[in-house]
Amino acid sequence: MPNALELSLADPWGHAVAACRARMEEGSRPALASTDEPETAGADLLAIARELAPDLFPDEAHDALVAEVSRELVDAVYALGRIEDQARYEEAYVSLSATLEAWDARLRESRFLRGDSLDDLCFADLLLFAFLVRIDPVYFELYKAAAFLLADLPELQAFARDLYELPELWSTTDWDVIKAHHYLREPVLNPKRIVPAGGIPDLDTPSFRAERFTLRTNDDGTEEDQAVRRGAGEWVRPQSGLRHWITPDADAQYPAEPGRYHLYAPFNCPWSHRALLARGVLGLESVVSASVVYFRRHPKNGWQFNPRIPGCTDDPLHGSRYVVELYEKAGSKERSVPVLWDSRTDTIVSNESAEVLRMFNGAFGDLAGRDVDLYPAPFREEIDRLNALVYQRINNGAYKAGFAGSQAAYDRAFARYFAALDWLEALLAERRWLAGTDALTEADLRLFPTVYRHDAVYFARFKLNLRRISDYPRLSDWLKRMLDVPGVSESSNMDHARNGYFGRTGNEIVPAGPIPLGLSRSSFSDEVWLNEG
Ligand SMILES: N[C@@H](CCC(=O)N[C@@H](CS)C(=O)NCC(=O)O)C(=O)O
Repeated sequence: MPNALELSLADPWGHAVAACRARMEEGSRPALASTDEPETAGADLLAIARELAPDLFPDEAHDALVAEVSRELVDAVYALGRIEDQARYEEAYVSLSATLEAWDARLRESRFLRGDSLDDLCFADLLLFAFLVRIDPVYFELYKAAAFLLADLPELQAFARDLYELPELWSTTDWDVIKAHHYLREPVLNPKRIVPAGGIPDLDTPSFRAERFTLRTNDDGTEEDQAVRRGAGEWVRPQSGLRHWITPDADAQYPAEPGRYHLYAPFNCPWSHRALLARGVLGLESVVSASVVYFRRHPKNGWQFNPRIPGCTDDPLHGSRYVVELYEKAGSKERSVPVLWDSRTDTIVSNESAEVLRMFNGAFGDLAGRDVDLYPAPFREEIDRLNALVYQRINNGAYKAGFAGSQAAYDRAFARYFAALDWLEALLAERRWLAGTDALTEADLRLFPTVYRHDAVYFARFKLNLRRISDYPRLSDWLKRMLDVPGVSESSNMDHARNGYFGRTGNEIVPAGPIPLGLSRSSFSDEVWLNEG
C-alpha cells in the first residue's frame, strides 16, 4: 500500500483512483497530493487502484471491461481531440458517437456495469463516471465530441446521477480543476486560454435509478456507508435501535389498545414532529397520550421536561426530569426523541419515527378518530419512492447542510436540497398531494416538517438560503393546504421550533423575524428558561 499518492483529479484515471482512495476508512488512506500532470501511465494507476480498492476488481472479466471503457471511450475522446485531418476527424466522430449510444443502451439493462446492487459496483463504473462527467465541461467543446451532451444520453445521465450520490464520487469531482486543467493545457485547441463558465452537468436532479433496479426496502434511514460519508465531511444521523411494532393483533407483544401507549416528543425536532402529526391527523389523541418535551436540551442530560414553558408538559407516567431516564428504564444507552412508550410493560416500543408513523396508521383501525389512510395500498410504491427522496435530500438533507463538516459537504447538501425542491415544485404542477392521491398521505406528512421550517428556520440556521418556500408558488400552496388539514396545525409549533434550533447557535439569540416571535426567552427568568431548580 503506498503511503502517499500523487494524482491528477482533472484526469479521468486520476479521478477514478481518487474515488477508490475516498472509499477507504479515513485513518487508512494514503496521503493525497494533487498534481496537474495528466496521467499517461494508465497501467500504473490501475495497479494502484487495485491495491486501494481490491473489492472493486472482482475478476478477469472485469479487467477486460476496464480495458473496454478505456479504449472505446476515454482513449477515443482524447484521440479525437488530437486529430488534425478533417476526414479522419469525421470518421472518428461518427464512431465515438455510435459508441456512446451503444453504452447508453447497455446501461438501460442494469444499474451498474456488472449488476444492480451497490455490491456490484466496480472500478469500470468509476472510470465510466469520470469519462461521462467530462463530456459537458470539456469533451463537447474542446475535443469537438459534439454529438451529445450528457442530458442527451438518458441512461448514462441517470447512471452518472446515481453514482454522484456516492460520497467517494461527489467528493472527488472538482469542476474547476477539471475545466482549468484541460483548457489551460491545450495551446493549439484553446490559444486564448479562456475557460468556459458553463458546462457543469446537472447531476443533482433525482434519477430514481436505484429504485428502478433494486428491491425497495423503504429503509431510508439506513446509510450503508456511514464511515465513508463521515470521511467526506458529511453529517450522518445515528440509527435508532429500538424497533418494536404495535399491531392490531390482540395476541401480539404490543397490541393496539386505547390508553396503553404514550408518545414523548418535542415540537422542534422534525422526527418528533412527524410522529405528532400522524397522531393528530389520524385523530389518535385520545388513544395515544403524549408529552411535549422541552425544546431546549440540557447541556449534559439532553432532552428534558419543563412544564413551566407554555406548550410543554411533564412526564405523567414517571415524573421524569430527562428523557434519558426513560432510556435507562428500558436498558438502552440511546437518548433521542421521539420515544413511544408502553405503559403496560413499562418500556420503549420504538424510537424510530418513520415506523411510529406507519404503525399509527396501520395498527389502531377503528380506534382512530378520523377516517384517514396515510399509506393506501395502490400508492405504496410511489409513497416509498418519495419518502426515500425526501428523507435523503430534504428532511435529513437539511441537516447535512446545517451540520456539514466541510465546505464541500455543505455545498453538496445545499445543491441536492434545492434540486429536490425544484423537482417537487414541478411535480406539484400535476398533483395536489405528493403521491398523486386525492388526500394527503405519509409522503406529504413526511415532507411537511422540513418545508414548514424552511423559511423561518433552515433558510438562516442551516444556510439553505438559495430560495424561500415563498419563492415556490406550488410548494407554498401545498404548505397552505397542509396547514388546513385537521390535526396539522394543532401538532405544530413554530415558536418551539425556532427556539430549539437557534438556541443551539453560539449566542443563543433567536432571530425576531421573518415572522414575529411569540415565545421569547426575554419573557422568562433564567431559572425557568434554563430549567434549573
Ligand atoms: N431516526 C430517528 C432520529 C431521531 C433524531 O435524530 N432525533 C434527534 C433530535 S431532532 C435526537 O434526539 N438526537 C439526540 C440528542 O439530541 O441527544 C427518528 O426519526 O425517530
